[in-house]
Amino acid sequence: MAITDELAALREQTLSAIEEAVDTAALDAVRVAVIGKSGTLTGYLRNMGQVAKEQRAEVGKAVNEARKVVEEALEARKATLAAAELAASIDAAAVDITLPGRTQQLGTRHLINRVSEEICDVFLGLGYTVAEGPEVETDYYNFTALNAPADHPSRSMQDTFYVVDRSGDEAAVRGESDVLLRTQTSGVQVHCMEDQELPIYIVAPGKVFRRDVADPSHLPQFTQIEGLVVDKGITFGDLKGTLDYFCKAVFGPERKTRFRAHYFPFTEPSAEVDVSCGVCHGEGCRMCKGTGWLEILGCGMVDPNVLEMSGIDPEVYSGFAFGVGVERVACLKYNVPDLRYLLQGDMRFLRQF
Ligand code: 2NL
Repeated sequence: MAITDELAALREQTLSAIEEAVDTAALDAVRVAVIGKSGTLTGYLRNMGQVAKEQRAEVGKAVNEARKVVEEALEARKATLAAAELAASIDAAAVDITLPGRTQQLGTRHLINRVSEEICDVFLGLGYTVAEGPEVETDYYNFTALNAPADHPSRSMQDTFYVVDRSGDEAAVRGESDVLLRTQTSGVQVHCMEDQELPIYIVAPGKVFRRDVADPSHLPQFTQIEGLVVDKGITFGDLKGTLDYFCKAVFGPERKTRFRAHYFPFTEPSAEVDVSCGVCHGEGCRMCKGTGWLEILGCGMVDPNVLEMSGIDPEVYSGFAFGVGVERVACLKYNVPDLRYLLQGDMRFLRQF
């Protein structure tokens, strides 16, 4: 075959190889193979010496022409492929603005804190103020000032966490420590009776601690709100009216209350308050253990001894007090069957509120 025919064939082959190159890398391979240093077309130029003299001009022209055509075709194809590759990479990196955004998990206030605030708000609306105090108390403020006899079972090591100092205070170890984790928030109210001017209308919310094993209705640490009113002429009627109003405000106006006689060392007379069951409305069900009633708080008229110990004259002043467990209220309000759910931090549970 004549060299010019060979060149024409190589030229056509190369042009179709250029058209078929799928990306810039394949295209560059074609370039190297044809017009690179040891490319096929470059080979013809290099071997010009072996071409017959009279043919040289013609062959040289054909090679140069072929080279020019190939270079142009390479340029054109390269531009096409580069544009396609750029478009593909832009597509790949593109943000799909139709996708939903990534939502941030926002924290919310815990049910216990919300219910605690809701209860306090009911009393704030009645003109009470909120009082707070230390979680570590002395025996006097937790027990003695509340008329709890020295041998009262609640004082025992079985029921109360006593604080032992770091040296391993021998007295504390023997159960004679004077310092404890409060078992009720009453100490706050005793401080108020000692320090504040009368009358007193306060609620005292906070953590309290008891040596209980956690079960569906007991927690070793829970949130209590105690209320205390000391004024002239306060009667059991005031207590009943206030706590009935409180129950209806928290649980709903359709709920009924009942007061059952009870005993506390710090109040006389004392009562426990039940609210009608929100699940069966008094018919009797599992939630209320068939009674139609749910126990919700303890209360009573402040024992005259308690007033006197804090320097208030029981001949002039009388008062009522109550204590309510916030976790209990939260569970009764939302029909949660076990107090422990409140503390497990399971988002599937907590997100419902
Ligand atoms: C309960 C319910 C109660 C009180 C707490 C109280 C406080 C003062 C004086 C008199 Cl400063 N009482 N608090 C009264 C009745 C009930 O808590 O179930 N406690 C074991």
